[in-house]
Amino acid sequence: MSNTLKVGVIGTGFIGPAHIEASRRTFLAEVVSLADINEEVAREKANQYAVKKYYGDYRDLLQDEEVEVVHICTPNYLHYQMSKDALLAGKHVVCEKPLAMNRQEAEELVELADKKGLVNAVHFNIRYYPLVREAHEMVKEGEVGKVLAIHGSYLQDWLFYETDYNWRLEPELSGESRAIADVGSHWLDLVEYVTQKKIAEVFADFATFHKTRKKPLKPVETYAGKILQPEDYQDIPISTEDYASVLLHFEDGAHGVLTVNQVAAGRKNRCSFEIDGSRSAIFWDSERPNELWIGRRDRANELLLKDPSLVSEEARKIISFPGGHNEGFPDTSKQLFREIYQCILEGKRGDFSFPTFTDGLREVVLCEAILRSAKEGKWIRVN
Ligand code: SOE
Repeated sequence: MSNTLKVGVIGTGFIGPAHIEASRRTFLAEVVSLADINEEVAREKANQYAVKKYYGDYRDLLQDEEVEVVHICTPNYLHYQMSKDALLAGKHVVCEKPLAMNRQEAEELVELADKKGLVNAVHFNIRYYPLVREAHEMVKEGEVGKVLAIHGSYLQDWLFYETDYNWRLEPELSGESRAIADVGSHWLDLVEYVTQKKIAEVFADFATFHKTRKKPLKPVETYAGKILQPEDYQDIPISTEDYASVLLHFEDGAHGVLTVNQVAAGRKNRCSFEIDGSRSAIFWDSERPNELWIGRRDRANELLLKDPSLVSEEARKIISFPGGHNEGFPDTSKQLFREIYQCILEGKRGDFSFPTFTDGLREVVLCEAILRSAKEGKWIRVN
């Protein structure tokens, strides 16, 4: 196999171009084609992002023999079918979260990927902030002690106004859960990854603050709504949650609580967690990703700054620049894709720790348990 992989990207909204850029920055891949449901858009975007081939039908991209890895960056309801078709076409797959709209579909994808022996990954990129990996290592090495409690939130304000609109508000396209499936899933993945503990049961409280929203008469890309004028809207009833708080019980008895809110003024995209252990505590916030707070009872607290010379070997693997040269959101995808591509290029299976379809299935299962708890108003076991 050659030293660089040939990549095809399906979907050109907010996250598709982020995949294209990050893929190129791995120096391990060439983005050779893209697809969008609208051929004219595909042509424009291919031109804008200097991608040599474009398709108006993703199935044509899957027929493209040059393509070895497919990135699926479309609205949620398409993830299952596209992942399935890509695997059946013999391509390695990197899919956006959520992997599927329900557990059954996600299970089928895990099985199919396994049967085909193809590399499969879900874009849980937040794991790839270097200090998140450092937090994982600190827990693993016992520096935090026994994990007692985990708390945090994922807050955004891009859906703050009733005039903020996006396909994610429509359950047919996005799924029955919104805030939990969209951003809560990142936090849950992160916390299980960092603590190396599984959530055993959940108790959820949901709220929809905007019961109706004003839908613009033309489609709007994620985050692009802010530049639209509040005119020419249509009233749409909203059934998915703007907000959720979830109590968590972990398998070994640790306790946790998560709040997600997509209507939190001033919080642009803030994912944070704090882990209280029997030896120390750690706190991390995605809006200040190059700082890790370490809390102590008997001596001064510490603030660890991202610097390859100050972190563990494992965290160093996903740092590209020296201390003081901040790495951020686009770098997380780059580091994730680098590990995925290395896994493909080196023909290794199982030696890498990136989030796979099994992790994608895990988030779908957690999300379903949380939805059920919100509906039934009681603790639900995750199994
Ligand atoms: C939209 O809420 C969104 O783009 C998520 O889908 C992403 O996963 C997260 O990175 C930021 O917000």
